[in-house]
Amino acid sequence: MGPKLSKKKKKQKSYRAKKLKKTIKRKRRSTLTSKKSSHQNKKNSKSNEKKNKKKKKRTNSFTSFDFKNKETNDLTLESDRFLQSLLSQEQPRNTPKKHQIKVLFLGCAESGKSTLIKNIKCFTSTQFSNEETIEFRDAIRENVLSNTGTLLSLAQFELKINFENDLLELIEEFNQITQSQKSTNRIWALVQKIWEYQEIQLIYYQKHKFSKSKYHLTESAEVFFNKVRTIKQPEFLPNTEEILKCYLPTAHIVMEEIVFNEHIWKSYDLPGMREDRKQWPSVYNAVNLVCFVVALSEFDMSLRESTGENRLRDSLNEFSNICSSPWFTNTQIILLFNKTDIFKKKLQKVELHSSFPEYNGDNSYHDAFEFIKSKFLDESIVGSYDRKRIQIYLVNALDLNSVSTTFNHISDNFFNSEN
Ligand SMILES: Nc1nc2c(ncn2[C@@H]2O[C@H](COP(=O)(O)OP(=O)(O)OP(=O)(O)O)[C@@H](O)[C@H]2O)c(=O)[nH]1
Ligand SMILES: [Mg+2]
Repeated sequence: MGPKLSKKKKKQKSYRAKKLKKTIKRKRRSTLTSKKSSHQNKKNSKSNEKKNKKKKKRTNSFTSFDFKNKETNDLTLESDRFLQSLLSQEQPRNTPKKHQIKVLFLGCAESGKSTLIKNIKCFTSTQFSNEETIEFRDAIRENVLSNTGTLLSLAQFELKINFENDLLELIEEFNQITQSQKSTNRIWALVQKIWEYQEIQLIYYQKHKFSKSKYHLTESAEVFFNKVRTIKQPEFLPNTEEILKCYLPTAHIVMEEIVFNEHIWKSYDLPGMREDRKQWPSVYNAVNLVCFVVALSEFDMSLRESTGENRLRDSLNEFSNICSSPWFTNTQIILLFNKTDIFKKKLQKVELHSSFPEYNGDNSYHDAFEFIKSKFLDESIVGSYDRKRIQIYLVNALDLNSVSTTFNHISDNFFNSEN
């Protein structure tokens, strides 16, 4: 009898554990849906706010639930009780309103807005969902294929290189690959072989000479070219570093609630491509913090969406619009000068003077940065926002320390000034 009873108990235990796992999966799915659906209603900001308020209840409890779940890998019956108590908690009702802030991440395309948010999620222990990780994996693969195409176009149409026969054959085959063949082993073999040619790598290392052209590689292209063998594997899933380095353009407004220093940051990641910036005003209502992100390293680059137009000048123009917007008269504006790592390296090869003739400094990091900073602060005067109120930070969005130090400062300053 004894052994039979314990078997039954075991069965009951595993049944309850399975049920819990199912509940968690269901909750996660509904969190994602609520995240996505909130983005779709971008046109009507008021109704958007209302809907988000309703969803906040669910989303908040799941955020904290996921966080705890990280530490409870095994769904034992003890954790069953613990999880039940977590699920029954009505957190949002107890959360004082002052603990929630609305933060906008604004800036031109590829300035680093999404990367900063990804990194904030990392140091606040907010996990990437499976769906997100798969999206990033696909983006990495897409980055590699589009960078290969760009590199070849650059070689053929800008540099007009006549490749030798064997490389030429590979290039021709790559160029003829259709959309449906993009996930085949053959394409990855081609990419790998093409990248291994010294001529191709030489072009890559001179990419800064073509910043003004229409051929743009993504940052960290080299990292992924060197990992093609791993990336092409069906079971490949990117790690945090790879997730931070990939470029997945933001097409629609993405709102996420991140629990940071016991406060809830409703973070809005806004799309930076010119035609998508019309979406921005739909979330301008009741903003606490505007984080305007500038990629310092793009001082010599032209826009993807408009060759010949300088990215930094475009950014200055957009910053001026933000500073003159009546929506932000009483909002704290933060200027985040990002991509300091690339900026430092680029200054050793490219003169700031060649893109900004009014600059007469010595191309040192300090001089170049002070020049760019003053240009942005001058825009705030044009826009009538008090320049003394603008907080300035230098940051490298790929670096956990840099991002966590910066955002801890921003958070401390904000909440200290509130008290
Ligand atoms: N080396 C380096 N790369 C960075 C840094 N910040 C961002 N990147 C890379 O730049 C690329 C673009 O970054 P995103 O964060 O996606 O840019 P975004 O501003 O969200 O761009 P949109 O969504 O198009 O508006 C990604 O490949 C990032 O890995 C940085 O500080 N240093
Ligand atoms: Mg983005």
